[in-house]
Amino acid sequence: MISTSETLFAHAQSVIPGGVNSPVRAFRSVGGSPVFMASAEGAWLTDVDGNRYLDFINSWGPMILGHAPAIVLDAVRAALPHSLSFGAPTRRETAIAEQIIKMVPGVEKVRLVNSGTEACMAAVRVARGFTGRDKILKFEGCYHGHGDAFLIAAGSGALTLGEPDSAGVTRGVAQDTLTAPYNDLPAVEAIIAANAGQIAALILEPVVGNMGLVVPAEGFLQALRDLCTQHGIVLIFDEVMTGFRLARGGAQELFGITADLVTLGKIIGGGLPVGAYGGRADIMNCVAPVGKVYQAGTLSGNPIATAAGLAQLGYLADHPELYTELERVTARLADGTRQIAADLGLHYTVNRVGSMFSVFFTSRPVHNLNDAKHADTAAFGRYFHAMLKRGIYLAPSQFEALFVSISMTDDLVDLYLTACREAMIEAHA
Ligand code: KE4
Repeated sequence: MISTSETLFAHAQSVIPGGVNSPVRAFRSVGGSPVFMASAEGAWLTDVDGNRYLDFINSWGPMILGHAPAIVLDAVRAALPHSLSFGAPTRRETAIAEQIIKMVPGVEKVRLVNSGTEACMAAVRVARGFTGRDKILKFEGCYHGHGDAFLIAAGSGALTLGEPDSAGVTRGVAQDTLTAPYNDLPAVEAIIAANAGQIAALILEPVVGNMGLVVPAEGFLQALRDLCTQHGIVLIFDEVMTGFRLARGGAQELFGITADLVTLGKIIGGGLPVGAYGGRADIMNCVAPVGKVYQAGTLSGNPIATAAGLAQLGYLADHPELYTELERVTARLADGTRQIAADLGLHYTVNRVGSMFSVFFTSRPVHNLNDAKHADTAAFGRYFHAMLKRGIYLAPSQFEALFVSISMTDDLVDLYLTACREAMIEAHA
């Protein structure tokens, strides 16, 4: 029997490349046809056929309060009657800027944009304008959005599709992007030495979500901080995923390390399109109209998006206890998954930080992209579908992280663990 999703997907492919508006959604690496969603509430998604799924994607991070939280929906409803956009400054943009400055260490000034990609593109441009240098250093497997400069050894969908170096990126752009393996400090030191005085910025995910979840080695982030200070390189933490998720102040708070610039997205918009970049005032004052680095956006600071974002950030700021609960519940999920795999003799690697975790289908420890690539993606694909048919909606890629919301209760964790055991067995039958 053809599902409604399959029918919709066939039609979508006739008018949208691959039938999706973001490649990872197409299920290309796990096979099969993507599920079309109709609605969601709390921890649950409902597809167009009325099937329900426990959501571990949560829109790739934004839905930390679960789907359709009253506090966010009420704020959007209150904003709706007053028009959807002005293209002029509003009080709420100042309010959300102040909220970000209050919550995120090291942010003295912040500019709103419409996506994480825009935030990362702008942050790198500002770093280049501030230093007068051309090159940037990124890490293999890290993803900073689809800006040309970042599609070199990129993670996320680029890695999932086997295209870490995208077509359409010119040699002229690529030559200014240097790459090192994540957690490889000697490689970073060698690259800096070989490009003395030429590197404007070092950008990284302080906890990586885009090659699956990879944790920074002890001392790695501090060493990068010291190297950037020593060489006048702008340290950019890409916290589009980790911001407001790993702690109210994100990875900077969790690890006690302050970057020069930080990029934000996802949670900051409560599910609506908001990105942001911010940090040291002396760097941010290079941004037009104050400085000479141009960056603009028709819908930047949109009144509805900022209403949603402000409501979500305000709730997180007022409820620090939710991070403790997210930690506890996600530890149950991750540790339970690791134990199930071990009981089956698979000993798969499960990496977790806070409310983000990944199950790598390899027993090898995963500290960088090369390690992650040892995963058995075919077995992962079978597991993905075995979980999907049991009503568990995972990221359709081995090279993505799972995101947990505060709607995940202990009885739902039990549901997940029961399905996980059955799906692990089925995937290896
Ligand atoms: P967006 O342009 O998708 O809002 O943000 C780009 C981005 C930047 N930095 C980090 C660390 C990110 O994780 C992302 C986007 N994350 C992916 C998930 N791996 C979004 C999902 C998708 O591409 O459909």
